[in-house]
Amino acid sequence: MQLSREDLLRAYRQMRTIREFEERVHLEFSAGGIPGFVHLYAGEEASGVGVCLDLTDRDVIASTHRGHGHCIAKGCDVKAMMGEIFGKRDGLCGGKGGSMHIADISKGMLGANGIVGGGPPLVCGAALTAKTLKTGGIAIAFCGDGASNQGTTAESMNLATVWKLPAIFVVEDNGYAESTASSWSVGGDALKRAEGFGMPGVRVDGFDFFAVHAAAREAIARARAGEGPSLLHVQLSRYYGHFEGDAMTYRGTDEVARLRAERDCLALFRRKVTEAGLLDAPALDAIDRASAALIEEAVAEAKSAAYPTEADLVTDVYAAY
Ligand SMILES: Cc1ncc(C[n+]2csc(CCOP(=O)(O)OP(=O)(O)O)c2C)c(N)n1
Ligand SMILES: [Mg+2]
Repeated sequence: MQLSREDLLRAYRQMRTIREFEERVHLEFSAGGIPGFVHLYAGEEASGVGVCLDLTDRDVIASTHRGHGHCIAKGCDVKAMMGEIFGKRDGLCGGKGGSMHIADISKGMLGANGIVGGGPPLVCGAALTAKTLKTGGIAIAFCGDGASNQGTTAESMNLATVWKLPAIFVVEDNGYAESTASSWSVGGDALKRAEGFGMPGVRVDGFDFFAVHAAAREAIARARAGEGPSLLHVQLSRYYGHFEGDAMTYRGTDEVARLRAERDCLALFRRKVTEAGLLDAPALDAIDRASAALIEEAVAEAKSAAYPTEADLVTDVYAAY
């Protein structure tokens, strides 16, 4: 199905914003300004944005430790996100979550997650809630190739089928779990696991926004129609190390340079939309400039913002209903 001009612009803006965000966090982390652990999503933008483009705030996603891209794709406030990553009081979670626990429930972003394979069970709960309360919402779990081998993921896929949940499992297979290549750690064909759990599964080129979006649209329609869960196995790659500081000695010396030159999802998007006459270069360039300016402002504001106070230590301890 054809996307509107607004949708195409939004998709490109989100992908470019994620890229700018991550490239800048990479620099700021090496400069020592960011506390905690950081895992970057650069290179994988087409997946998060392609999957989330058609969602609304009543739909929820559960992310991974590599969660900044999912947050932006789900509509979280970019400046508040930067503040959170810098650990500041004005941050999205009051500076208490940081990169790996960043969340915004009001946007349906259940959070990044330090537990590999932690998202799929959360999504079963969220999808069961949506189904029981008939909200019309759906729930999507992002997980990596490493997480796809976790028992929690297998149990959740089983439960989602048994309960016929409006859920989608998106395996972002970037070829590595930390430094272990998926060819060493994934038994059999991960896509065929979908069939074993009684749900449709589709393999998707994760460098191609349009391929991801088309596959997601079908799975979303299925979930909304009450037909149960689906699996998307998205093949993509990350541009940075597993975490910031990873020397990446396990990757070929030119692996990332070649990916950037030959498979970049933003470059591919630009080529496709300009060749098809859907968007022109000046409109895309304007988005590039606006995204760069937004991230510049976000960093400046995050740096000058205040840290949480001692009194903030004892707030947000209990949930209120
Ligand atoms: C339950 C659990 N086991 C192990 C870890 C340590 N760990 C953090 S990230 C990671 C690799 C995850 O790989 P993958 O799921 O492919 O995601 P990617 O980092 O490639 O996005 C591991 C083993 C953890 N955080 N939680
Ligand atoms: Mg991986």
